Amino acid sequence: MQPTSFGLSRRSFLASGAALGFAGAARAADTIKPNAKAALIVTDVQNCFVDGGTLPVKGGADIVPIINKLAPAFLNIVITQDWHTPGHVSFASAHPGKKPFETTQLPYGTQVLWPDHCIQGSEDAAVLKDLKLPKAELIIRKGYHTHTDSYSAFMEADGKTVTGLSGYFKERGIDTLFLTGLATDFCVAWSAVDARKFGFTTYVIEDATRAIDLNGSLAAAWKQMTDAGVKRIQSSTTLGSMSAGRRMRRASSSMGCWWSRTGGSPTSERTKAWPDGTRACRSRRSATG
Ligand code: VGL
Ligand code: ZN
Repeated sequence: MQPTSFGLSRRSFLASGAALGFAGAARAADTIKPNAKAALIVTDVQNCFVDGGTLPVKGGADIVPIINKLAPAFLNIVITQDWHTPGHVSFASAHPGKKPFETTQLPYGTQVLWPDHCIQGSEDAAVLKDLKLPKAELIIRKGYHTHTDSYSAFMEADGKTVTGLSGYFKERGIDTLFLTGLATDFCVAWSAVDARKFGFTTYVIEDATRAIDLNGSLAAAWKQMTDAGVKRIQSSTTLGSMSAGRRMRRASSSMGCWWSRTGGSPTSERTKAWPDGTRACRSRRSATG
């Protein structure tokens, strides 16, 4: 097995410069606030990928409380599920003489062979019941073609067959994606790199992911992601590491009052909050000095 056998290099990537800017997210000091054009993707947080499952990722269940805490900050949430047929081509058991974590050559390239996992309709393939994502709008399943794997939520491993997820986001005006889930170096990484390829501003929330790390795959995946313009952030960046009070004081010291920007009067507008809801000014005096 080679470290890069998961094959992120099979496609060319957009220049990283295109990832600059914060469309879909309002930037304030050291936080990024997701807006209506942003979506949270919760990747493969399934029983198969946690302790007791068929392909457990170390510490996989630890990300559940982090994702549960992130979710309320998002207007749009999409869940993905690895969803294989019995006898799927990515299973070592489908290749006589092969063992899990070895590789084989398939028409589309090198395939890592896995234990049988995430079989359609099984309890093993179910999303973790502790995830609290009542707002999730879409569950997208992948890896359901017997002869083709799909780590990516956007495109199968043949590099040709799309899942439709890019179209879903584009039709809904979503341009910025925040990825979480399992595993950092496989499904999260491939999805993140494809998200860039399809033109999305893409963040991976590192502490809301866990890795398989097979022969250096984690380091290789981060290199592929950063080269593709994926931004690596922590959940504190999205949730805000500052207290609400400190955030408000910082906003007050750096901006004029709502009415001073809009031409309204302090008396009639004194109870008015900022359009983003962060602040109301008590008097014109407090706004100017
Ligand atoms: C995954 C290996 C095999 C993943 C899925 O979700 O990262 N990894 N199938
Ligand atoms: Zn799989």
